[in-house]
Amino acid sequence: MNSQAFDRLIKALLDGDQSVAVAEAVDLRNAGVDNEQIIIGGIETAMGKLEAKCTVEQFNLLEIMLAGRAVTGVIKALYPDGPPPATRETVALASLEGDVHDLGKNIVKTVLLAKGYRVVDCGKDCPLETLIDKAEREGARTICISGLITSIMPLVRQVLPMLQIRGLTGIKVLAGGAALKQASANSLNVHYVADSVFDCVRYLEESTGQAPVQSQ
Ligand code: B12
Repeated sequence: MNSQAFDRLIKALLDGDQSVAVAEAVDLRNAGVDNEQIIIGGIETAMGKLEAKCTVEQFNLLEIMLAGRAVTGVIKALYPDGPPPATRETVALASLEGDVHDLGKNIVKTVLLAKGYRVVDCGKDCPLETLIDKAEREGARTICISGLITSIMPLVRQVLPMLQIRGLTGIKVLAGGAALKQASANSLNVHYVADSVFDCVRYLEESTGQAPVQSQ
């Protein structure tokens, strides 16, 4: 039953049909499927299938934007209550300059907020200096970089050296997103490359010794 329900969710997302996608995601939730499975098995799978529509030869902006809108609707439905008061560390989050993809970044923000983290969202296409300035000003203990295009990898490698120059050696740097998660932490010069936002939360909980939050 679940595999057919996932297929229907994926189809609705690819069709850009927000209301059907939301209804399918809510049905999955009601059937006991957790948000992690819906995001990874549903949303990420659907967006992976959109890949063919994103090439220079076959770029269909409208279809991709409608699918993106459906993704945003599903995420709102999966996290309907809004974030609880922040009780955990501050995380600064961005897609770096040259990368305008922000659907994944926005999912990371929603999930981290739901888990009680304070998130400073520095947006997409964010210059490295701006990210580091905000991380310092807001007292972030972690910087999360979302990367969907491989051309931003050289910029990612500069984050730790720039933090060192600024004397901000206590800040951890995490990378994620479709392009960055295919690289190793070593090659990106970051502390950790997370496979998903849920993997990132587990890493943060383990590295700070905090008890896991079960709810979402
Ligand atoms: C939607 C999309 C777009 C939309 C973006 C809309 C938006 N608001 O984000 C639009 C149409 C704008 C777009 C534009 C372009 N795109 Co595009 N796009 C995609 C597509 C189809 C889906 C991306 C997506 O949203 N995925 C869904 C999200 C939910 O997944 P995700 O980001 O991986 O996030 C999940 C996890 O990875 C994790 N996560 C994400 N970030 C982080 C960070 C941390 C720290 C952690 C812990 C976790 C984490 O959490 C999320 C939930 O689990 C992909 C194909 C693909 N397979 O990814 C191409 C793709 C990324 N795009 C691509 C390209 C080439 C482009 C363009 C250059 C196209 C062009 N010809 O102009 C432009 C401009 C790019 C630029 N300068 O930034 C290529 C990149 C190739 C590469 N490896 O470099 C891809 C892979 C398609 C392809 N194969 O050609 N794109």
